[in-house]
Amino acid sequence: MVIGITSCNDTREEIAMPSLDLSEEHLIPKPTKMVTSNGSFRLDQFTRIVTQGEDERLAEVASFLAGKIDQKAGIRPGVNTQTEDEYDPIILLRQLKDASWANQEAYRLTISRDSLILEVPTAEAAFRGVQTIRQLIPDVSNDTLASHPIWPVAAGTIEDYPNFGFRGSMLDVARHFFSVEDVKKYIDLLAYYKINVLHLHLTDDQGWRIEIKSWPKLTEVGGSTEVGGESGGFFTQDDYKDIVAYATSHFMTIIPEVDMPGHTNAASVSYPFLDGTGKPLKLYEGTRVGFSTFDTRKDTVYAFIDDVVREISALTPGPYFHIGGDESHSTKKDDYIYFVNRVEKIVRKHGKTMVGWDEIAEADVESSSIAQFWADAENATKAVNKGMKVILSPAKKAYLDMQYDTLSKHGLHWAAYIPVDTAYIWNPETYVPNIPKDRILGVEAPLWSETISNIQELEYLAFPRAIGYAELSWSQEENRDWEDFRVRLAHQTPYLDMMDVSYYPSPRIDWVKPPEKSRQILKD
Ligand code: TNX
Repeated sequence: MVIGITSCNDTREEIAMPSLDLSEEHLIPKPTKMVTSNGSFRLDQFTRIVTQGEDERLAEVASFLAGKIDQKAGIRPGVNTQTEDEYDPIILLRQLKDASWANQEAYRLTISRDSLILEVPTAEAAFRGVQTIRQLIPDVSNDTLASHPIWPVAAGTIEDYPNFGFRGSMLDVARHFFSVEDVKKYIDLLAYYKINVLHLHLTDDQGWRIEIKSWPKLTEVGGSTEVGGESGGFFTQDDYKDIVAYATSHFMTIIPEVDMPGHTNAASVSYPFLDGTGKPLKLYEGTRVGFSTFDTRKDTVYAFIDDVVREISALTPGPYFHIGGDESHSTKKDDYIYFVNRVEKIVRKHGKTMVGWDEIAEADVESSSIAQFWADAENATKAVNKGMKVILSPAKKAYLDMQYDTLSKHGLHWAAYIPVDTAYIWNPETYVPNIPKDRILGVEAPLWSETISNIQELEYLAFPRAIGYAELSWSQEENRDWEDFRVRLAHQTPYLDMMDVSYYPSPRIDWVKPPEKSRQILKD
């Protein structure tokens, strides 16, 4: 119903906004607390975004939101623009440093008729809250409320903060190479669900994917192949910087991984002095593991590693460097321990915190290093006993490369079949017995790429499961419920379709068909 009409399209009308129930919205991850107030905020062509606070990245977050509103609704709110009419609906991003926030990503959203106020301690938190705002904007405008389209946003308040500060996924660009554009699209999709870490598995037996200027053959030779005989590829340092910058603009940390001392065939073929097997070396396009190792007793190998860690660390703003360390079946145990101890010092020298797969707990690692649990709970416990923190990536629950079921087009099943419900129904806090919560850094879902070679196949394995891992790592346990989640997941189709995501339409979900109209409005 229209209260005071002005006839033309570009002046503001008084509008009676519909009553909407905030608690019915299909938000993922589920927020900590929501209170509905049954009205709605008017998003329309008059809406503008205003920032308040000293963090200079707030305006960047506001522009990001303006761009995403444009993508979804076809209107682009001005950011910090002057306006004649102080009554225009306003989205306010406001930094409040002094409040007692649960953590640095916590946010509070207060939505009423004419204002949508996002209060935060940091720009990072604003970015997380902005994802919630994006999800609250309806897919289709309501064209009956006024003479111009309006997107009513359910009114109420949301108070939200993450259960884990580390919420990640890993992409294996070594077994099959993925382009900068592919990685950016993956970042887009993950960021929408508040994932804040992307671990890049940059090297393996089948390929070396990052340019190292002091050792050019790594990519010239080692980057030329991939699984299945396709042509490989690699990131130049500029490409990598581009990915890092894109991740940074999405408040996401990149963790580079150089897998050693096993999984190193591509490096050793490029520079044979690295090899510790003594066997004939040739490029490898198969999928076996455990056959390669560096020579762990040669100083020149460590000089090489120093260069690699130095060059990559200089391009990586995040605090972590991942040294792999998994499945070194061709490295003697003593040599393995000696190797990890020495490489840890190199990583520290270059200012990074070492991360490694759970096997590294067998070495004499420092308590500040981090173990990534994937297979062996005993190793995870060892790590915790050494004072280390642990990233949870249990293969049976969190491996995105496991098949959904026996009919899955891509993926492996050595650890398990992982249908969408199995991926969601487990508790990271209790999965490995006797790990106190404060020793758990967070959750990461790795996507290994032996069986996938393009973005569609990547998306098929990652989605929808990655959305569940996002909720598992953000939402508190009492807010997680499979039956509730599966309904919210079903409503992700308009977004996934808008983003042209080739997700696996699991029969366990009653997928909602996006309204026809949204297809016309939505832009790429
Ligand atoms: C195990 S998980 C591996 C990878 C494989 C993956 C396939 C881990 C640390 N190592 O080398 O790609 O299984 O699922």
